[in-house]
Amino acid sequence: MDKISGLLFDLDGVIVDTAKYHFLAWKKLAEELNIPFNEQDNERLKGVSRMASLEIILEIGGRTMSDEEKNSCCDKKNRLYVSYIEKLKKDEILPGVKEFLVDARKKGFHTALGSASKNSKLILDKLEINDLFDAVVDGTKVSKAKPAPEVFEQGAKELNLPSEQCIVFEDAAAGIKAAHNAGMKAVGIGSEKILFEADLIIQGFKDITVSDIIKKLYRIVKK
Ligand code: B16
Ligand code: MG
Repeated sequence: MDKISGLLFDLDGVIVDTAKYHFLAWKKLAEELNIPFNEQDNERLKGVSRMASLEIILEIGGRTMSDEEKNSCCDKKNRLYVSYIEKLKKDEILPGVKEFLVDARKKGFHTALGSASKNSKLILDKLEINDLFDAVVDGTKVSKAKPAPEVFEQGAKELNLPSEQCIVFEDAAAGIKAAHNAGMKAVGIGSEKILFEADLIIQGFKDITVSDIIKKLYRIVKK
């Protein structure tokens, strides 16, 4: 086993549940477009970029749009989404995440964010956890969306670590694929049904330490 030194965290669904705010904003836009859109459809948008999310909604509605119209819809959705995020409370951080980050950093692990979101800085500000990351790589820095490995490769680069020394924490199937495409182990947060390609699945960060995770991962890898 390579010495694991870097921990790369997805944002939405791993650190905070912003999916509900994305849903509310997309739902409003879909209603304006007369496209049916429910929480199950919303699952398909997790980890996917803003434009790709709109394209999925258009596909559901069997609709097409010019690039100009698409950009204007994305802007509209984002304005609404940001209005929700502006009200985000720091206690909306998912259970155990802050303690996990603090403990891991105390133990000498380096931490980075690897998110598709272009709003990640605002979210980290609202949660008051900016200083718990050595690097922040998000949709403003990378152009290729997950499952492309770019966001995690860039994260490892900014931590000055080789891929093999990094672990990714992800809640979306596309993110697990992105981690593997970057040559990293992937820990899935959530359902085995969706994240079956992950090297390990956990339900969250409550009462679990990075050492527990590395031990479990290592055992699984050795099988
Ligand atoms: P924004 P992650 C992703 O974040 C979300 O899961 C996804 O639903 C969203 O469309 C995407 O960010 C882009 O977000 O519109 O804020 O740029 O899971 O990669 O942290
Ligand atoms: Mg996510």
